[in-house]
Amino acid sequence: MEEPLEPLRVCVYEDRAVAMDSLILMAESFCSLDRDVSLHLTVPDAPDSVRAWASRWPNVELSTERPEEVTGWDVKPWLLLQELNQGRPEVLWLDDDMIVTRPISHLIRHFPSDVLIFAEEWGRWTVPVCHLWGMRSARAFRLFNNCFIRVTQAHRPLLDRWLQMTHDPRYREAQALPYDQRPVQAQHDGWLLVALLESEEFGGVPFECIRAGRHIAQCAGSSGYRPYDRLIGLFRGLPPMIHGLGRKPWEVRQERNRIQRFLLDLATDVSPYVLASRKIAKKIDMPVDWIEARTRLGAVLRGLTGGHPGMAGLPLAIIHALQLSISNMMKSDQRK
Ligand SMILES: [Mn+2]
Repeated sequence: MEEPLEPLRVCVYEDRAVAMDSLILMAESFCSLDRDVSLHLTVPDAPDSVRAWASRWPNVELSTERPEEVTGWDVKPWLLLQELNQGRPEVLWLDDDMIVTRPISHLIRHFPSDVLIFAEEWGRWTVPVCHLWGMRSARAFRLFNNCFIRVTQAHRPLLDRWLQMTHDPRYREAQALPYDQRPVQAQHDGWLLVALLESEEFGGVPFECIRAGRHIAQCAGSSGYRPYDRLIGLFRGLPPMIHGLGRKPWEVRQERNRIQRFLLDLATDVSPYVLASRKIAKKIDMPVDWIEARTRLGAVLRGLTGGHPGMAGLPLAIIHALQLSISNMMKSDQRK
């Protein structure tokens, strides 16, 4: 008889009070679709809402201790290693600023069982960084998005080195600076992993990517989830994950300029991530203020498309994509 597969272990971390609603919405979307998973939430100082939600799911484990000597996004290698230390063959890290629309355990099974898997970025940037950490480069490595990382026991040395690099004084000093003043190789934890995978030491580690557009909507700006993918999605269905990267809908707006503020509010109203979150919140009757429409036009676009996460923002995505390609054409003309 075949042994039943172990449920996929997934770890998620959150320590910001403002992000607790998004954590619950992510976890709800994930668990309600996928019974073949074991979800480990690490939420230091978890509020009652998170505790109550977690207690309803037998396959959800909630840890409330603060991890040692790591904070914010640097917890990834630490948490992944904790799970592997318990003997699990594989573990998946997921960001909590996303909504899941299809079982992730099925998606993972399309990939070889032993490779590193992560998500494609919304843009294509290959920036050599490992020499900036004093390592020799073995291959070019394109920046990926850290919202989805599947590792196995074979990746322990890589995770150990990644964790070690998050303690490097050069990285720590950069993290203390405002985001736009950090050197690229230390801008965020993802660049450390890119540096390692580019280096001679880990340049032979095989990897696969889940595809932007097909497997994950990377909602950066209005056209990160491209018009083409949105239209294909009408037939294929929404991508299994909708990631609200970049500016968060729960952040306080600081724009003074009225037009700029209107455009950002409109983009938030029709953001695929916000609309997908809204569907989950409605389903479980959860009051969340940042899912409500802020502009009349946003409310109209939502109404016309039945709040479809891909369609409500299609007009904006087309305008944004055109703007981008015109400015790219102008830049390449200037270079000629
Ligand atoms: Mn994210």
